[in-house]
Amino acid sequence: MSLEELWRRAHEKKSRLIIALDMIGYSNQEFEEKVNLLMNTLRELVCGIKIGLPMLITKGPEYIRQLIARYKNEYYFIADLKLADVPHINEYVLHNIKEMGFNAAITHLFQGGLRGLVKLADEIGVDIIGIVMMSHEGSVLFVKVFNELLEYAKLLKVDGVVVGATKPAYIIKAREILNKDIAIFSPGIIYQGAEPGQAIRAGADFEIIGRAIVNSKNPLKIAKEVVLAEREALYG
Ligand code: 3DU
Repeated sequence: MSLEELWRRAHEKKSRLIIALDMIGYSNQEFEEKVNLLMNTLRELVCGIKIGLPMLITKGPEYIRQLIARYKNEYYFIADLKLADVPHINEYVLHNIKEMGFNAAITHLFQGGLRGLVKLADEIGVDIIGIVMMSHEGSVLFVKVFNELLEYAKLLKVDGVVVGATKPAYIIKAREILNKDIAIFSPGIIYQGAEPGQAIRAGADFEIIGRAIVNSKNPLKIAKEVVLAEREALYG
């Protein structure tokens, strides 16, 4: 699928910003009000929305299905369930991800046995993004297998990889090793320490931001600052 839809939105909006819609610590009513506010306010600046276990576990698949149906013409939707299981479980979950309306799914790569998942994703029209380097301080085991994960990502022909924005040296390495048709997604910005635009400058294609925007009193202001920093990194 090659992230066609995401690139289209990125070019339309001149933005490489993806929001991690992790709604943690909200009451039921606040949750829905805040989600609607974010989705409506950020539509001109944000090209994608990443939804993960926090929302799935709090609101369930039906809420997510309806949210995606309402906004599917404005955003690209990524399911971040970090698949890491045996093939038949991953593939069952992927069918459900598609059924909820998502455009893409994030999977771990270290478990191996992913050819079937990538083939299925291609058949049903879901982009696959594999994790090669996480952003948090404790992610030391990734250092040992980073090169192998990159090679596996290439072999599988995934559509994108995740490399933490807090580790620009690994973004540079990933950009060197991967063909340009595999996009690099970088989380870990502001809250985890990376500066907006820094990952793009190192060679990433998309920046993922959660708390710094989702929990902000003025999400639009922060999103504007991030997108301006990204444009500066891209076009000078
Ligand atoms: O730190 P933030 O609040 O901006 O959230 C980062 C998001 O990116 C969050 O949804 C997390 O699940 C995801 N993520 C990482 O932070 C680091 C990774 O290596 C992979 C995903």
